[in-house]
Amino acid sequence: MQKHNGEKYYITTPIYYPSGNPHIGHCYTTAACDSIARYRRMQGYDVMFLTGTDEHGLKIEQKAAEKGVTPKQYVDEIVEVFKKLWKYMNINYDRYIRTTDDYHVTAVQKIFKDLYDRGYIYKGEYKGKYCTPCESFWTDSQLKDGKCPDCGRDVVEAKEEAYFFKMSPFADRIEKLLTETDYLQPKTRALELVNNFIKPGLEDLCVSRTSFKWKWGIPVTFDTNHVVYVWIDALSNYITALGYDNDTYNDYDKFWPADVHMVAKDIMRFHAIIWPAMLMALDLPLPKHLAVHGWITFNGQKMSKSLGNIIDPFVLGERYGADAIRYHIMREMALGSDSSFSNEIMINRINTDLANGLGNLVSRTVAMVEKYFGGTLPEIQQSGDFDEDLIAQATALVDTVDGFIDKTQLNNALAEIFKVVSRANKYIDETTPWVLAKDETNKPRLACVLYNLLETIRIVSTLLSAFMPTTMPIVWEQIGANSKDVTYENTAKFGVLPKTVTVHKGEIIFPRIDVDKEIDELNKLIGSQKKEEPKPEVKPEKPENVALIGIDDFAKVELRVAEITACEPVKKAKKLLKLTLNDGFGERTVASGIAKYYKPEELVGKKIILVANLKPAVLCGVESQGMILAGENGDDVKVIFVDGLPAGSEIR
Ligand code: ME8
Repeated sequence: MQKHNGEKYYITTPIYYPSGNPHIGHCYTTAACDSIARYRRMQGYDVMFLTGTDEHGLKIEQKAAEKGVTPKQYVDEIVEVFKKLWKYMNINYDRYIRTTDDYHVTAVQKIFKDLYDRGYIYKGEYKGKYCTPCESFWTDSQLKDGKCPDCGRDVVEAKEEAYFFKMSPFADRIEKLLTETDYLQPKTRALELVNNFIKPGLEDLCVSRTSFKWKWGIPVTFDTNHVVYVWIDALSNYITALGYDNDTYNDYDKFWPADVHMVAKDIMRFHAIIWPAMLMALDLPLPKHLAVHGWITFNGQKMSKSLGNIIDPFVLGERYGADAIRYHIMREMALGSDSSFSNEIMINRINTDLANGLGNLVSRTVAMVEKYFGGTLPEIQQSGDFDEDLIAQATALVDTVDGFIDKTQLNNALAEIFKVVSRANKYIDETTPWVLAKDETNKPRLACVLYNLLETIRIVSTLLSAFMPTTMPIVWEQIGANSKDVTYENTAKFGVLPKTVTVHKGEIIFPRIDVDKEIDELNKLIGSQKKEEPKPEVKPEKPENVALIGIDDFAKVELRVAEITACEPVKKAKKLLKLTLNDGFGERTVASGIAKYYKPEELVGKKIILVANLKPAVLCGVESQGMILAGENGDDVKVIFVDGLPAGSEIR
């Protein structure tokens, strides 16, 4: 047990893109940071818990244009959904930063200028391979088989004036930070970063975009044709939110450096390399820890806004309560690995741990105090067999949990707490209160057994209140504990509740769920959720200067009906799906950039139109023997499906 009165503790989530509504993935990081922040507050720390939204950039600009609103109007609306969700999930953040806040904008401009004045940012020319549809520059080493690594399409040589951030002066220090300190958690990821990015030579980072292409960003004050690259803008939030380079807040000296930045693996590189380099260039202290967790996946793919496979936390929360959702995602995710989301695992976990484990322990104990003692225990109690072991396990728990919180291993912290819950349920079986109750002379022993159970519940519920902050106060009410009883210090003590405690029977804290019925309903709900998001229609533009072709030219294209017999994502390219087709004469494989629009299981069994005589090409390691036809409108793509014709039929 470590008490830390008044020591500072600063923890941050990533600032999320409000390019779509938040999902369970965002909930994980935010609930995890909230739980750590709550635990630290219990330990006596003076905590700053920061979250927020990363509101600039091309993606947001495009989304807003699709909706016909300004980028600011667009983000304002989604930020409200984020805030509503955090309220609903009982997230107790201390500060919420929006990168469109004036103080942040001016502070980023000062940071950019400072890096320029120090000679770490210079003006140069960006030359590289450019993917026009993705609006992204790539280096030769980033290309996959010479094509855009994101969409698999051709890239063109392009150049533009840009500002660059010199990374190489910091390579040695960053390598040491990653390999010789415990900055990165889990450290096993350090090698991957060092081998992929540092050993080949840290390349200078392009840190501006010309404002011709992209206006929704923070202008470079001394060269207004440029806006600051979103990641320089976004990473700076961790210090601007404390008041660095601005007068809105005055907490920088107190809270910086951060104790923990928590992020998922997709943005580890930015936090493990670029952010330390920026701080080194500014001569500022480095954060103490970067905790990197894996992804919540669904059907083997990352749950993400662009893949459209998101689980709506409001829907789940409505059904099971925010605390059950918080518990499930934190219990499932082991730091460093992915966690596959499944309705079945979630419901079983809620049933086993929360309804049968904790819920049952609380309701049985309270019910027995009511039944055998009218709700108030007597003063005279007698200890006996099994007490010592229960008391020892319950009072040792806080030290174990402290250790896991220090390592940001929340799943392990929860597992340890639930071991004590199981121990207490076993204690009921061992002491058999219903047998004791049969004989009046056993009443002192019976009272002691029930008191020990109430005390164990007090300890576990105090520790759990950091993770499930809505439900634990209800437990306290039921076991007759007041706020002075449920302190962190008291979790190491036994005998805190008065011997003559009075309990209050109340609602069932975690009702048991009917697994089969619920899974059916959830599947229906998740299906209908997806349908509820129609893509906005964009008026097609009439093409100009299109060359006419003769019928002979058209006849060169062999179009045939083919049936999709199998379909799977391509590991190396998130936009591609690998389709196996029966073209009427045999089997062939086609890679198609439609992963964003279709799930593999939606396509199997469908018939499509195949360009059958296209020269084969290798796309991200898949030999594509043809192309399938699809229509495009704005951000929407629809494959052309064919009914009533067998595979192999010619299309003319
Ligand atoms: O990357 N599983 O924003 P973002 C687990 N704006 N966590 C997930 C997840 C999943 N499937 N999906 C998202 C950005 N997350 C930048 C960050 S920070 C200076 C700028 C969580 O909206 C996880 O924390 O794409 C991940 O790092 C973050 O959301 C990415 O959120």
